Amino acid sequence: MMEKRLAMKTTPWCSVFLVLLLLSPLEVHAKKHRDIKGPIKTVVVVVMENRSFDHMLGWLKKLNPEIDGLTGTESNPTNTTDPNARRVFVSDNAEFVDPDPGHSFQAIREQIFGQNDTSAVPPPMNGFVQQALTMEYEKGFEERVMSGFRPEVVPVYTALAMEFALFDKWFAAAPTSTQPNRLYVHSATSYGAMSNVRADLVHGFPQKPIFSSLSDAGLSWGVYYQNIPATLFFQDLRKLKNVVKFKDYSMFFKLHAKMGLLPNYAVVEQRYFDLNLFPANDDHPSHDVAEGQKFIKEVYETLRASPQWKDMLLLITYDEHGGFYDHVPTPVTNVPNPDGLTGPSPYYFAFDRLGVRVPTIAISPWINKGTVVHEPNGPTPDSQYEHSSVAATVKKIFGLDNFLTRRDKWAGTFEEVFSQRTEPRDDCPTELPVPPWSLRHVPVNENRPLTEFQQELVQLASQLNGDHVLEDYPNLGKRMNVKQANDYVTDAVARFIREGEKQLKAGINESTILQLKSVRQVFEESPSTGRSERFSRSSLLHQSS
Ligand SMILES: *[C@@H]1O[C@H](CO)[C@@H](O)[C@H](O)[C@H]1NC(C)=O
Ligand SMILES: *[C@@H]1O[C@H](CO)[C@@H](O)[C@H](O)[C@H]1NC(C)=O
Ligand SMILES: *[C@@H]1O[C@H](CO)[C@@H](O)[C@H](O)[C@H]1NC(C)=O
Ligand SMILES: *[C@H]1O[C@H](CO)[C@@H](O)[C@H](O)[C@H]1NC(C)=O
Repeated sequence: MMEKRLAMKTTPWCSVFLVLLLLSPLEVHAKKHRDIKGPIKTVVVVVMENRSFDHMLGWLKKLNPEIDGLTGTESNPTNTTDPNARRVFVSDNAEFVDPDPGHSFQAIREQIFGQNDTSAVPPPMNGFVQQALTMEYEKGFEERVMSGFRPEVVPVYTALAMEFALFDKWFAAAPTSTQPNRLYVHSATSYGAMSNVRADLVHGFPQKPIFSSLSDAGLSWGVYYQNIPATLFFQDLRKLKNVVKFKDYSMFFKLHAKMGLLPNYAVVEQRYFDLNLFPANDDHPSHDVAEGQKFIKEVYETLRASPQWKDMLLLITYDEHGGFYDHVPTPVTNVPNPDGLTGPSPYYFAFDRLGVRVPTIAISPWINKGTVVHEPNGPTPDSQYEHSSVAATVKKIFGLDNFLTRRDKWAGTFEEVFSQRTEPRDDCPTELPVPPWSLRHVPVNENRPLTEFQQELVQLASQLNGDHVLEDYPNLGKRMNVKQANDYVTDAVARFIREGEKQLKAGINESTILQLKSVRQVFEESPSTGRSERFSRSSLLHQSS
């Protein structure tokens, strides 16, 4: 009797569940598509690393004079206070740049203003050469920061810029390094961070990211990552329900695109570590820009072939200018501080001016061929396109309820770019040109020490796997080479995501922020000694899966 009642009760629920399970992705998508008014239902965002607009795309002006690019007359003096100083002119011979130009807050201040005094409006953009000379790298480094790529050396961008919309007034959100700018892309603030080093942020950055606004509105999102997703810097994304939205790029990106299962907002992250078999493709110096070109080509062609292409916007931007010259003055007037937070001593930066101009391309079949986007029309007279424009535009096209900060409320939006047509184009290329096989003159060196951003990624990994409790945190990355760091972060992310899936299945509150216990700490606490750390580590990893 009892058994029968139970069986009767459970059968309908089981079948409802089964039906939901089978239908859910498509059903959910169909519903959302009806709710979204404009033509764009899927936004894919790629953030590349450390190159200015003029360095990557300035010479495109030769192909389209409407683009605010380089003419060849632009130059910077070797000494901004000496009128007779030698001048270094822009060139078109950029290929492989190593080492990395200066991009700390002080370095960028000198590049933009030529000096420490930041009162000039507009800033003269004349200190790039002088700053490069202070870095005391090899001879001629000052010429490298003034160099740009010929359009044929970056054929993938050249094709995309000529075919879709190129922004020639899009700026980094803050005149500082990678991580703060990456945070701005998805949350319109860096929560006061001015540099890549915030070792104290063990639990991640607490501000609300756009991902959370999308979830509130019942929209879907996901992150396709390669070695480690930098988006895990956000605390909110470490919640169990969000951890499962991180997908391995090689396994899932093409599959989801092909099956029409890409979420409404998808972030595609690149490889940040340069390995022999898997070279980095984020364009960060010294990484090979040819690899970045191959990556963008693959992403575009994958999306172009997707059944979702006709509803799609792909946005490619760069976190910051990486120390390379750009001639367009950085906006310095009436830029709002996002959230009242200022940077740490000694500068106490108020986040009241933008960074240097960076390349940004918007790609969609709803965009007319050969569009060049200059300044935005509002929402205020001083509004600009900057990284917060991503969140601002996403809010607009998906009808989200709230702004994230004062910055995305101020930033220009670009929905007009895909509101000019009554139907999508059917002439978008299915294939892009093949980039040069390689632009580098030296082999990959897996034994290199880590860049600042890579060290930060190791810190992030150690927050995920619990190693932040160890004494050598936050200096773990200082002793690792690129190969070791890649292994370390890959391992940490795999364990983190596996554990997240497990806890969610076990019914733990989905809003719990996932925190793992360090394997090394577990081993130190355990009395069973005599085994090598390596062995205990992998066996524990095995146990936890
Ligand atoms: C730059 O020029 C100024 C004025 O001529 C001079 O005082 C200063 O020493 C120069 N700086 C360098 C680094 O040569
Ligand atoms: C600019 O400030 C830096 C410290 O941030 C200092 O080392 C440098 O001497 C200053 N330069 C000038 C020209 O005052
Ligand atoms: C899960 O955790 C959140 C945040 O701590 C809390 O608000 C919520 O009530 C919890 N849900 C359940 C079902 O316990
Ligand atoms: C990208 O490059 C460096 C090196 O990782 C990183 O520290 C920085 O934050 C980013 N920006 C620049 C200009 O390098």
